[in-house]
Amino acid sequence: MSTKKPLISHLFTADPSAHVFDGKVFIYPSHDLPQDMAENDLGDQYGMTDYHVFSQEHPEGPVTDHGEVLHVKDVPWASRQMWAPDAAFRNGRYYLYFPARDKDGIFRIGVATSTKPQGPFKPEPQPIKGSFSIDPCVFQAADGEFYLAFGGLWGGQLQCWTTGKFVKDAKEPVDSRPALCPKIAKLTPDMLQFATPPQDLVITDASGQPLKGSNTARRYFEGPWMHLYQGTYYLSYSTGDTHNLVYATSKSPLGPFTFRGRFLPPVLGWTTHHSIVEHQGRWWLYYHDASLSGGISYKRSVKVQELFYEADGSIRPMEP
Ligand code: FUB
Repeated sequence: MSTKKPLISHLFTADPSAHVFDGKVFIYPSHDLPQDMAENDLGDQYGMTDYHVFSQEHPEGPVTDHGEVLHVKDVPWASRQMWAPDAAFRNGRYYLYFPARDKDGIFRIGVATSTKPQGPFKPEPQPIKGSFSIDPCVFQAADGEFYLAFGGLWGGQLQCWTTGKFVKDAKEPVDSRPALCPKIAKLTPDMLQFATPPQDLVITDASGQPLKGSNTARRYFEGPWMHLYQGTYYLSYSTGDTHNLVYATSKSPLGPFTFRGRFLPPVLGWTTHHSIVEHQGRWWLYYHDASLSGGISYKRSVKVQELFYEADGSIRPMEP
């Protein structure tokens, strides 16, 4: 039986990135905090300052809070807004990837390392060179290489980078022009830098045409997650202002990805953000909603439910 109650109720948590390390599920979420600020489209109300790591023996079991593992005051380059993180394991070390605004207010992606999955994590002194925007998702492709997918519209500043330089008030296309894409870069063997310049993860419709900017029910907004199932790469993400969790598939981690459908309709609260993980042969969707706070969009709670595939590899749609 899946639980739809919040997994964590002593803190507000969001944006859960779940991974199986040493047979246990480790959850790397954002840590939502109370704010005095009015809500706006740039997400100033998401003023998070630290991360906690959580673990479970099983997705249906109790959760252990391993405490604060990284605080913005310990990240030399960062000023505020520690948004959705992700984590990876390679060659005996754990890597925590996290976005934050730098001292100029521009989102960058940083890395912090640990010898344990539950941290604490020690940040690198500088963000990843050439990084920008938010919502890092790190994954290992079938060839053994690690990649970082990332990007988020509006407050996440993805639309500010279309010229290659930061343009503060830039807007994304909302007409028949192709929608903006999430980005992907291969990581260096030490996991600390981009080995390749970020490139577009193109998402097309069934006829191979890139999704249009006007197609807000399907186009990419934020929160990319990549997983491999039966030799196919699944790129799932949030459509942002239309609040869907949707997915697209490809035979290559670099795409192009073909849009497949929605697997989670809008949850209570503005944002929707997730991860998909396999544990002991069963698949699980970790996501958040704002039910515990009665719908306050910046006081969210992580949840989990089992995910099923149909025989053709499509993800069976779920209800939050
Ligand atoms: O939690 C802050 C931001 O809200 C995340 O980075 C986005 O994905 C959205 O969930």
